[in-house]
Order: sequence, then structure tokens, then C-alpha cells
Amino acid sequence: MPSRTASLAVAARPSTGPFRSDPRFLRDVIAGLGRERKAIPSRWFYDARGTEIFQEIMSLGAYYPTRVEHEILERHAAEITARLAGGPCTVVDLGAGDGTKTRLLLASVLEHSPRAVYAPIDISSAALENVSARMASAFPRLRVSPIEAEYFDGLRALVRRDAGGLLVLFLGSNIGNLERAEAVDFLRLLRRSLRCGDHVLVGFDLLKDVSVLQAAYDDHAGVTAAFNLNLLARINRELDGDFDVRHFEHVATFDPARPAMESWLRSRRQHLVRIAGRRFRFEAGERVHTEISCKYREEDVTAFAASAGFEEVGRYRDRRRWFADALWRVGER
Ligand code: AVJ
Repeated sequence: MPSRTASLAVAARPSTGPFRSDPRFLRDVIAGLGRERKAIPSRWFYDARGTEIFQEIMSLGAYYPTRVEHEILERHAAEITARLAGGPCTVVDLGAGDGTKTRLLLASVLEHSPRAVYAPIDISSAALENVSARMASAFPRLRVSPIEAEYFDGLRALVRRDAGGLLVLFLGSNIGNLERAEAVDFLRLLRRSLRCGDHVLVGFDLLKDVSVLQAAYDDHAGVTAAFNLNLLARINRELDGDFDVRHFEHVATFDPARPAMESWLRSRRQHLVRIAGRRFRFEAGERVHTEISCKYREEDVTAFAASAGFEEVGRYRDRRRWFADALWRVGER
């Protein structure tokens, strides 16, 4: 079970090669569209185009998570790094993106430990090169050690190689794409991959007014719609599909029971689609589930730390309490 969770989280990254498509993509699409309730995992959003559209989402006024977490790190980076008691020697970045938020932390880490190492872990060499180059030019004396690997393989290699303490970043509420049980598995595996005295900083998007959530996940400019619909275009490109993207529309709903925002692609009419030689029938109004973005209460964050076996060292929020970064420490086993 843990290894499945690991690859789930890892795959929330750009795809690997430009020409060959991942065989897991075909498998997930065939299985997901063959189900009674059709679904495609959100990990497949991030091909080159999807990554580009996600960058655009992050620059939207309505997409608050990036902005408010940036605010948190701007306000609290010094406090966070002061909590790291003597460390860390290595800042590990899981899902660095363009590294804008990580930069705020690194500036402060480097004040305490000038010999700190920056180690982004990613399965996409393009993403790694990009963020490594950005960090190296922002901090000319920073030691940058990119690791091209799945998250937990990369961590294992680091822990074996490095004597110093680690600070592992998992920002942006990427954890929200996991169902709760999967998130617990992920955090437990993370905890087990680390040593006593290591720290993690995990971003959680907090529950807030539904109108704010709705605007963020169904923006007026249609960027989130384009992001969601790109999944179908990617299937056409990589899996020999014949989706007419115009026959689908983006739908974002709020489920108060989870609570979570969910994304769907809704078929506007009854039609057939061919993918890799197979046929799939869509009814008018039928929806394909494509993403869950969990929203958390403060006590959920506390419960995650407890069930994964971390000790909470600090929790940092923006002024409106829309987002929280939790700093957890690995204690004695
Ligand atoms: C990258 C998973 C944090 O769930 O908010 C943005 C992805 N989906 N708009 C999120 C996303 C729709 C995003 N994460």
C-alpha cells in the first residue's frame, strides 16, 4: 500500500519523456473510463502543457493558495528556520514548481547555515534543471543537489548519503489531491523515510467560504477549465484518442462532507470516443471525475501529525487564516 501512495504523490509532476507516453497513463485512463462512475486521476494533468496552464492558474487573482502561502513564508520564514535548532543542512523540495516560495525559506535558512544544501526531488529532469538554475542564480553560493527520482527513492538516497538534518518541504497543499487515507499513508511513509531530528513543512489549504473556493476552482477567465480540459487533449496526443474537447465542459463542485472541491468534465451530449482502439460511451450530462482538492480544519492538521507520528513544532498562517504551513519534527521512534 505505501508504494502505491508513493507513486501517486510522485506522479503529481510533469511527465517524463517528450515522445513516449507513460504506460501507467493508458492503464489509468482505460480503467477509469471503464468504471460505472468515470474518473481519471489528477496526477495526469501535468504534461508540459498542463504544467504551463497550472503556472497561469497560480498567477490568477482568484487562485488564492499560491498568494497566501507566499504571504505566510514572507512573514514567517525567519521564525520557521529559527525553530530548526541547529539545522538543517539540507532543504529537500518535493514538488518545487518554479521555486518561488522555496526561495523565501532558503534565504532565511542560509543566514543560519551558510553551508546548507538545496535538494529538489523530481522525476522530471526538465523541472529539476529549471528550479536548480533559478536557485543557483538567486543564491550564488548555495550548494544545489538535484535528485532525479520518485520522492521516496530520492529521500532514501539522501538519508543514506547525508549526515546532516533534513527539512522536507511539501508546499502548495499538494497533499489535498490525496484522499484522506492516502494522505495518512503518504505522511507515514515520509515519517519512516526520515531520521530523528529531521523536519517537514507541509502546506494545508484551510476550509473557508465556499464562494472563495468556487471562484478559485472555476475562474472567470476559464484558465482552470483549460487546465481540466487539457487532460482530454493529452489523451488525444499520447494515447491516440479522438476526444472532441468542445463536447465537454469544466465543472467544479464543493462537497461539504469531505470537505473538498472536486473537478469534473461533463459531457454536453451523448457520444462515443475512441482511445487506443477502444470505444467509450458518454451520456449527455455524464461527468468524469478528475480531481479532489481537500480543504482542512485546523484539527485535521493536528490529527495528520498524530497519525503519521510527527511532533508539531509550529504552525504558520496568513492573516485571513486561509492556509496553514505546519512544521513537524521527527521525534524518537
Ligand atoms: C497543485 C494540487 C495544489 O488542488 O489547488 C488548481 C491543482 N487544480 N486548480 C489544487 C489545481 C485546480 C492544485 N494543486
